[in-house]
Amino acid sequence: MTATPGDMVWLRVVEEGVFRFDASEAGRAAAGPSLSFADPRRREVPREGGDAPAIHPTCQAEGPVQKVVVKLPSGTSFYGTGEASGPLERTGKQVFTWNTDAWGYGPGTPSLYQSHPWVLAVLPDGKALGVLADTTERCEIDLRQESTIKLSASSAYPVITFGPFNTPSEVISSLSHAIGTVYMPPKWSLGYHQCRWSYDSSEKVLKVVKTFREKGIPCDVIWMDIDYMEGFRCFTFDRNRFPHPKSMTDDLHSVGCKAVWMLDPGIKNEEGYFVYESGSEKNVWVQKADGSPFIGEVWPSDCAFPDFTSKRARGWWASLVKDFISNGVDGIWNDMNEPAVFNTTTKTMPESNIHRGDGDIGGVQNHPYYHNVYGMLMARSTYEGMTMANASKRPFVLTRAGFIGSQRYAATWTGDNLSNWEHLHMSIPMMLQLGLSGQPLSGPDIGGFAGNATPKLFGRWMGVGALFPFARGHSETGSFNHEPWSFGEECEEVCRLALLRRYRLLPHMYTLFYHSHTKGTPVAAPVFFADPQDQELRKIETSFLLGPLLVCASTSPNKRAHQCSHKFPKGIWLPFDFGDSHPDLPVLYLQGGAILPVGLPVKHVGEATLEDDLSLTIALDENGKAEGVLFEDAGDGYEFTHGDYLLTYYSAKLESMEVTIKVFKSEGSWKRPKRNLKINVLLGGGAMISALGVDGEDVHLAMPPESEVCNLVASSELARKKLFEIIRPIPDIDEPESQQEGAEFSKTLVNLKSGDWLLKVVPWIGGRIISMKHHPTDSQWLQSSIEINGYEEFSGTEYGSAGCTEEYNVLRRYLDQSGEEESICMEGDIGSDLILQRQISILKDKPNIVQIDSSIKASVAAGPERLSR
Ligand code: NBV
Repeated sequence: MTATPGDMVWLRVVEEGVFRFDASEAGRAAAGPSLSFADPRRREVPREGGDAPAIHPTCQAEGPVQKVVVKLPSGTSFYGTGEASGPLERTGKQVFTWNTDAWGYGPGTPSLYQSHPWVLAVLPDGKALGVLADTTERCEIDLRQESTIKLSASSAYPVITFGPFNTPSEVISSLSHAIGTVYMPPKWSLGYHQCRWSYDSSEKVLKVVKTFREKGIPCDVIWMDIDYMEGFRCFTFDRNRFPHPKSMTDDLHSVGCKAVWMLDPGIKNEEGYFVYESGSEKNVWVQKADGSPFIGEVWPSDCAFPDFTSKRARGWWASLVKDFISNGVDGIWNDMNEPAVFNTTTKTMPESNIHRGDGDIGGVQNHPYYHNVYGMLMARSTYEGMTMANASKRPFVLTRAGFIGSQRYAATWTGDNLSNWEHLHMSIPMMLQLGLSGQPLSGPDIGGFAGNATPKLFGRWMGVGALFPFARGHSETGSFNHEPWSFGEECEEVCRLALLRRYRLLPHMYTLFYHSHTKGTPVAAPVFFADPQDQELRKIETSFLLGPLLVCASTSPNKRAHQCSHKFPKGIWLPFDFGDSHPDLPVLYLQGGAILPVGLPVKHVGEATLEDDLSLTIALDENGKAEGVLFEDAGDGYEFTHGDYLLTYYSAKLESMEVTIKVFKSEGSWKRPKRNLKINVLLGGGAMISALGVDGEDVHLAMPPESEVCNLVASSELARKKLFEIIRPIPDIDEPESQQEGAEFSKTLVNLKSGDWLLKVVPWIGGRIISMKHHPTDSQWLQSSIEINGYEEFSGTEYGSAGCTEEYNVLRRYLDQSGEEESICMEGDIGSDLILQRQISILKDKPNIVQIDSSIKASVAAGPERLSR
């Protein structure tokens, strides 16, 4: 077809309603292969028949830059953009896809660890459309103009549109058909995970797990961060602290606990180290422009980086992973794979580096072409190594960096967040956005990674985090202990209840994952998914759906979930609990018309068997009907793909004052176990009536008369009120007590403003700048406009050096009269009798320069004073 200026040429691809647009025929030919699609050929092969596209993006090429604009009806709401912070509804947001080690990011940080050049647009009438800029390169997603999507990247790329379809859920399924659904996670990985940087010896690891068991707090997985290695060398174990990893993992397995271990991409550049030597022999390293291996600094100091863009390197890595698994390794954690490189201003490798990529993914290219997919390809190769080790087990990989499509190989988490209420709040929309971008298996570091949680913050975060698809507590070295029992009795009890709740809900969550894996449906979804037409639901971000289950939380320190007025989608929503209501936990509601399968409150997944009693919690709809589904299988392996599973569809119907519960359909060759079935029919206000039966057989339950229902509801509400009067909520201590001077300042972010710049400084960890925000114009790239005048905010290396985990006392804060120029001066004890003083200011006459003056002083009275800059 001939294109008028601005029009794009299009093709039907994948399935009904999915279109590929290119700037021109020449642009189509020039576009690189897809790395997001599960089967990249599907993006290239036209489909016959079907309707023409309803929405036409327009395109402008400015030199090599391709700018695409999608104009949508006024009142459209935006979501997606993958792992990005800030509010759930994305209008006003600008994201640059560029995987970045973003320690302590804030709501406005434009690039985090993953790249999803993808926008979900919910139209005013509730129909929805998805737009994918299918490029691996740095891409600007500009949603600052109402109802307008602007995409911009510096080479030819196709834009794939999905829909408009009737519901946002259909768009997510359609996207998943193209980019692949989430791999089926082993059931144990849906349990609770306990992590710490670092549990640094076998004894410590076993002690933590023992404490979980002794205290009756559920936990399935313990994590080993970088310190288990011998001098940060991947695939090694510290011989003193982890002398017998296999026997440690045997001990863990004997109490039903799995072990996940970290593997970073940076391989120590050291003769004699078997990984380095075999990598050099196989010629797997990313190269510099001159063809020699690129060496960058990470934890082990000088490192070479495997070039995961080539099959040869992926095969080499996978076989190392395969051997590593024999130590009893159950899962692998890929960190720092943006890739993060220390002591560089860009935090990554030079753009001139060369990747010798396979022809089918783009061939030989400079780093920017593959930067955003490096982490995904590493996770892929780790996943393949785990499969090579044992093809009858489902791999479990967690990756920090990712790209749209990573869900095929790995789960993810939202990186180095902070222990504060803002981050607790952001963790809900961030987890939801990842789900709306094809990655349903995600969660934050519960409790916050950096800084110290307070008991209340920790308990509240656990309350809601325990209901996220991936639930892991993790915290940074140097912070207080962050295990569920580290914050006093009340918080411990809240954590126990929260996690027992998760385990009761696991049959439901596992079923949601089965559907997500087979059909691409979301696991956790925003509330508006229950009624996309209701505009008032579109910005709700403290509640979310797990299928028909509505979780209503509070992320405010001053209000508990039951004190907030939650907005519900239309229809019936009945509150319920497991006798575990607590003022510091979220409130749960079940949608009228739903049946929720509920398991026992076990302490780890392996403790539950299919023969265990099953409960069904039922909320009838206006017509007295309900339906629900339960997926069961071995919980691991692939027999389910050969039919070895049981998928049960339950129905409930109220007729002549009797509710009859039946199995109305089942699928799979797995034999239904003989087990008791407990039925709980919700009446409202938390009240329910119950009956016992046998699974597979009809169960009948007499419905009490209207007047009795009213009494039951009223007395249940009263009982809950009384309970809340006697329960001890987590006490209101908002700041942790600290011995260190200046601690009262240490959690307060300081904003420095000048002209177009906004700097966020934390008066701790070296008085670190955690975000620099400029208001770039159009496609201007943020980093290129920072002048840091010789100063570098290193990511990570500071942790290794003395004096960088300490807190700082704010000495002075200046604001000149015009309010335009700000500076902050702070001072911290960095040990060895030294004091670091740092002054950060933005110069008034040169507003694009941030000046940082640091001096180190000896604090002993007669000692010499040294000055460094
Ligand atoms: O390996 C240490 C940490 C890890 O705990 C964290 O979860 C990662 O996001 N890692 C980053 C490297 C150091 C970051 C400062």
